[in-house]
Amino acid sequence: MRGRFITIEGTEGVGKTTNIEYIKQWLDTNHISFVSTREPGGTPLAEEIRELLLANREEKVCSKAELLMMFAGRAQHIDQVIEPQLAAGNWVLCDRFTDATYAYQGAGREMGNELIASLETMVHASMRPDLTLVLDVPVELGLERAGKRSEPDRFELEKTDFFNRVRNAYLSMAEQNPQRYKIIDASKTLEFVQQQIAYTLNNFLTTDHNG
Ligand code: T5A
Repeated sequence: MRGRFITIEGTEGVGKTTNIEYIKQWLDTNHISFVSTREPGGTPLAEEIRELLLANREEKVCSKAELLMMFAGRAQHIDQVIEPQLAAGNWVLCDRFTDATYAYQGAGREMGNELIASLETMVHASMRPDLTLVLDVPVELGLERAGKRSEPDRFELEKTDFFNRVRNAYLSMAEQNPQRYKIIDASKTLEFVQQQIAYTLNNFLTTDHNG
């Protein structure tokens, strides 16, 4: 049976990295074989593209170049990791995927959805995540958490308005497709956030097996 594709999304510092560790434990406990990966990145080539994308530089990176680099890395990642793993029956747990492009490039950079939708079709046709957890926190809280953890990358230097557009885009995608997207209130204690995640994953597993 084909594996399941689970993605974790949200604005900066929402706790994706922290909670992915928890989800990996949940998968182990449920004896589900999986790989954990991320975007941008996930293969040696795509990780090099990630470095190009995140580096602070004097030259302004134009939005179309940024968008195409996101999809170049993604094409490689799908070809080398995501598709082969799903086809082999393993679950794929991915820190960000194309929803991040709709949120950051489409809404944050105000590029709109049309161009992204055509690249999405070109790169992964009708393949979509089976479940997307949207970790949601107010933008200021996420940036505060991220700021305590490390120096800002090129995206983290954006203004609050940019991240509010990103957050609203995620909430809007979740509202339009509540079957796939589950919003997790990540502003709460880590313990409560993980309870919400466990509840969502247990529901997904039950429904998936019944379906
Ligand atoms: N991007 C990506 C695009 O523009 N388009 C795309 O298509 C894609 C795929 C890199 C950047 O690329 C952009 C978006 C990003 O700007 P990334 O590596 O996922 O993507 O970058 P970040 O979102 O910055 O991810 P981070 O790893 O930096 O943040 P996390 O993983 O969300 O947060 P995490 O777990 O490191 O937590 C941050 C801090 O908060 C604490 C943690 O201990 C940590 O110190 N924390 C909590 N504290 C209190 N209560 C809780 N509940 C907490 N949860 C976490």
